[in-house]
Amino acid sequence: MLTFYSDDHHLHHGSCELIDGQLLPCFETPQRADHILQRVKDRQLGDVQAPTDFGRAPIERIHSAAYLDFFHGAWARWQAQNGHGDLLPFTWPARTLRAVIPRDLHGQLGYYSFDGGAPITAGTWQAAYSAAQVALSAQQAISNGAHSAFALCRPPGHHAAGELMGGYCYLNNAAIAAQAFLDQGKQRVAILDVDYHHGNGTQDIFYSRNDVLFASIHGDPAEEFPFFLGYSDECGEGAGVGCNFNYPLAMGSPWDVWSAALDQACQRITEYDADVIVVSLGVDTFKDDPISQFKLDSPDYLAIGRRIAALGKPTLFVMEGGYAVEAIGVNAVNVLEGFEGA
Ligand code: Q9C
Ligand code: ZN
Repeated sequence: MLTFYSDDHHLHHGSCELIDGQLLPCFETPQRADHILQRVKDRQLGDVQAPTDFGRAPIERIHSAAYLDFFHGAWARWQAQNGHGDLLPFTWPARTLRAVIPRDLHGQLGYYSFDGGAPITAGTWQAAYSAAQVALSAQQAISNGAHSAFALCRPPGHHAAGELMGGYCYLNNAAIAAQAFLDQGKQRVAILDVDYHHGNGTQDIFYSRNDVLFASIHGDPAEEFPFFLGYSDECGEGAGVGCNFNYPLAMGSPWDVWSAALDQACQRITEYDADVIVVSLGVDTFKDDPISQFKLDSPDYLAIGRRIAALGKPTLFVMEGGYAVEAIGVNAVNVLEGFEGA
């Protein structure tokens, strides 16, 4: 399997995130992608290629120009104000407030975000932009005939909506790739999100559409981030009714429970008869993940890959979360090796 990867992810290294009432060092670190790349090489999964630059247009199919302009320019504005440290939002247009766009930088940061988990640093735009190009390059490899490809994206993307960053995510790499498939003539794309957290951004982007099916297995949002989306009664709206499937699971869920949900999600994808599958590949379902509460073990990731392969469709794997840094390479590459029948 071809892997696409850019060193630009190193340009994004936030210092702190706001989590459970504390400012803690970011869990989402450059070492994550470094470990995955090392494992790809150790296991000789296949060639590793740098991305092609497809420009901003395919990103603008998912994110508004206003959002991208804000994100692109935020760090320079912060420097012009002699700001020090990362940019982190602290005020959001929650219920009973107005969703106006203020003039102030931090006001706009609140408008374009939903949590305090996605710091903007000097290199965040470039890292996120390159991650989107990594996803698009892997998408193109499949368009050109490859049966599968791995987009080793960092930062991740599935929490980012059209005009919202949050949950370590800025640009929705999986959604950008899915849209590119459609724009190049595919009729139906299925996105299978196996990250521990609900892919609220991806769900929101495609919620009223029937050309993308979204299925997600995740920690029950009644107890887990992102709290405000990802419940089982969210089935799509308008033309999209019947194209959104959430499988929220209890804290502490083990492999047999998780795998039964995977079977259900795969059954829905089979019924949908997708032309291509995009997997939002998070491995924060691992038993030793520092911020997550499922109990999957490393060999289980081989079984995930095998189950996805049984769908029999061209498959694009897009890296999302996973914070047990020492195991992240083994777990992520196990999915890919399971898919390939290793
Ligand atoms: N008490 C991804 O995996 N904070 N994002 C968690 C837990 C945010 C995770 C708080 C977690 C975001 C791509
Ligand atoms: Zn996650």
